[in-house]
Formats: sequence, structure tokens, C-alpha cells
Amino acid sequence: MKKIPVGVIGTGFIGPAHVEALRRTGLVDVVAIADIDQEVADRKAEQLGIEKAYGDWQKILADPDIEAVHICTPNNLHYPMSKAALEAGKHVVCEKPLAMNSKEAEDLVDVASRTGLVNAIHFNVRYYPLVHQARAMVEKGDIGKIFAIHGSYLQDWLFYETDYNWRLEPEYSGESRAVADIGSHWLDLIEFISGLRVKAVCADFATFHPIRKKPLKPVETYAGKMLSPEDYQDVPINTEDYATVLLEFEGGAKGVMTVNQVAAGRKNRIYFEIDGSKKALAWDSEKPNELWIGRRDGNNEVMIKDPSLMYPEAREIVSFPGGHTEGFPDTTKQMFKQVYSYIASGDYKRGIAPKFPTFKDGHREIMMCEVILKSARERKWVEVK
Ligand code: SOE
Repeated sequence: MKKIPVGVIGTGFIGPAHVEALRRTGLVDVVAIADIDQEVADRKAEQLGIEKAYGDWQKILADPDIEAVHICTPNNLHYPMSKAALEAGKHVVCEKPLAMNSKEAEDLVDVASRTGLVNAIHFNVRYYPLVHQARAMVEKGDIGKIFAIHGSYLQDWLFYETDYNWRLEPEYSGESRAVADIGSHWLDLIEFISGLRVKAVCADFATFHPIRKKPLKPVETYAGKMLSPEDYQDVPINTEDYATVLLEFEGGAKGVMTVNQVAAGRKNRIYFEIDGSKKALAWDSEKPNELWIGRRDGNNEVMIKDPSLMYPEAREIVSFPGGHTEGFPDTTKQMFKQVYSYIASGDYKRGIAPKFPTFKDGHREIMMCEVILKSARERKWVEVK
């Protein structure tokens, strides 16, 4: 089978993660990588064994060999790049958040639908095997009616006032930080598993470091922890380190999400509990191969990821037998396998709905972030349209 030629724009933390996952699908050839700096593009292309290195992202779009483009840049570029790539006739996989605001995101949904090209948003957390298992359990009625959903997404890579990254600057990142960056994953995950939609929110934000010390040289996401920069400049911070959001779901279920990017010791931990009328479920991304099942009568269980014990809908995204741990890099691989099988099969031309998250999901998350921001600013409950 002919492999699909792909180009990746962006060489920071997530671009190379896309490259590695793409290769593990066996369905594509990563033929080009782009960065705004030609030297960086050359270095990364050499490190990753990629044939073409472009110092200008437009060259990826002009390259007739390339059929699909991955956008792994700071958030402010997601919209113009996705739009230009679709208009150049390329399928697009974009990092989240899809755009800087819901107007841009809505436009992307329209352009994608007009061009008929495949579009995906990298909500990889859905692709942990036991997340799919939890969804199948909810769908089959194993846990009963959902009463409440609560949990958190905690990180510590911005813990110190000296931790710095483009995500702290609204012109690159957008008006919301913790909610847009990690809350969007949590909300997408919860709606995916529960099948319930958030109806209204009431949010409370905090910025624990209102002034941060910006290093006088660029620092990649997560890489700041390994540096001890001599020279800093004080900069005011206008986006949230922390948020607590009360949630009301359609059908009456209640919920609460906490996100915090200054939570010492929590490296990158998504956690949820779903309390149902028959059972409860709990899962922690730092122990992704264990799903806790809570019961009132009888013993609680911990289900270990093992395809032979899982529902077929979840087994489909498992590559290794029980006892062989699957984690973060595998989620991206599983999502990309779905995206590129969908492209290769031509299903998108036949109007068959994709299983993976698309720009419509990206648009929904941005809309929710905007509602959460409004609620925090006005200190009141706000309905999600
Ligand atoms: C940075 O906070 C970040 O890289 C997010 O942008 C990702 O989506 C998440 O995977 C981990 O943390």
C-alpha cells in the first residue's frame, strides 16, 4: 500500500512527538518538517531523519508531494495555518486549541466542510485504552445513570516564577491558559466518556504568580525545568495558573473540574471519577493501565489493561497484550492510525463519519473555554450555547 506523504509544521515539544507517532502507524511517510528558523528546521530534520527541512511553513503547503499537514506550533498560528493548508488541498491534523477564539474555529469548521478534506484535532487523551473501556462501560449501562463527574488536570512545569514559556503570553496562547491548555483535554475526555454535554458552568480563576521572570532566551515547553538562566526580565501575567469550574450536564448530572499548572509533584496528571447509580469509575493518566471500579455492595476492583478482558470497542485501540504498559506516545499513534486509515480508505469521500476528534470538537472546546472565561470574569453561572 502506498504510504501517505505528510509534512509537520513545528519542532518544539509536540512536533517530534507527532513525527514518532506517525511513523509507528505504518501508514505514512514523514517527508518534511518546517520551523520559522531554517537552522532549527535543518537540525531537527537531521535528528529525526526527515528528508526535507523548510524554514518557511508555506513551502510545506506548496510541496505537491505532501497530502497531509500537522500543525504543531504556538496557538496563534493554528488558525491561519490550518485555513491555508485546507485551501491548499491538504488534510490537516491540528494541535489544540484549534484557534484563538470561537469565530476563527467556526470559520475552520466551515472551510473544512467546504473543501471536504479530512480534519482532526489532537485530543489524544481519548486514546488511552482504559479511557475507551470506560466509555464502552458507560455506553453499555454498566455504571448506571451518571450522578456526578469530578476530577482534575494538574501539572508542575510552571511551578516556579522563573518557569517561562510562550504559553504565558496571550498573544501566542490566547486569553485563557490553564483552561485552554489542559482543561480543554479534561472537558473533551469527560464528554467523550460520559456522552453527556456540559450545559452550564461557574468558574473561579487564580494567578498565583502575577509577575514571572522571563529568561532572556527562548525555552521549549517543559525544557525550562532543566535550565538555570542567569538573566531574567519581570513580566506581568494575565492568564490563569489555576481554575475550578462547577459543571452542570444535560440530564442533570453535576460536576467539578480543577486545573492547576503550579501543582508541585504532579507532572502531567489527568484524573476523573464518575459516580453512577450502579458503580463508579476512576482513572489517573499517571497510572493509565489501571481503571478503578467502585461498588457499594461487594469489593471494589482495579481493572488492568488487557485486551482479552476489554470490550471490543476498546480492544480496537490496544497494540500490546496485558502486562505491557501503554502510555502517552501510544495515544497519539492510535489516534493517527484512525486518521490515516480513514484517509487511505477514502471513507471521507463517502460521507462516513470519522471516529477521531475533528475541528467540530475543537470548536466546541474553544466555545466552552470562552464561556468559562466569561463566568470567571463575571463571577456567575453561564450557559453553554
Ligand atoms: C503543556 O501544558 C502540554 O504540553 C499541553 O499543551 C498538552 O496538550 C498536554 O499533553 C501536556 O501538556
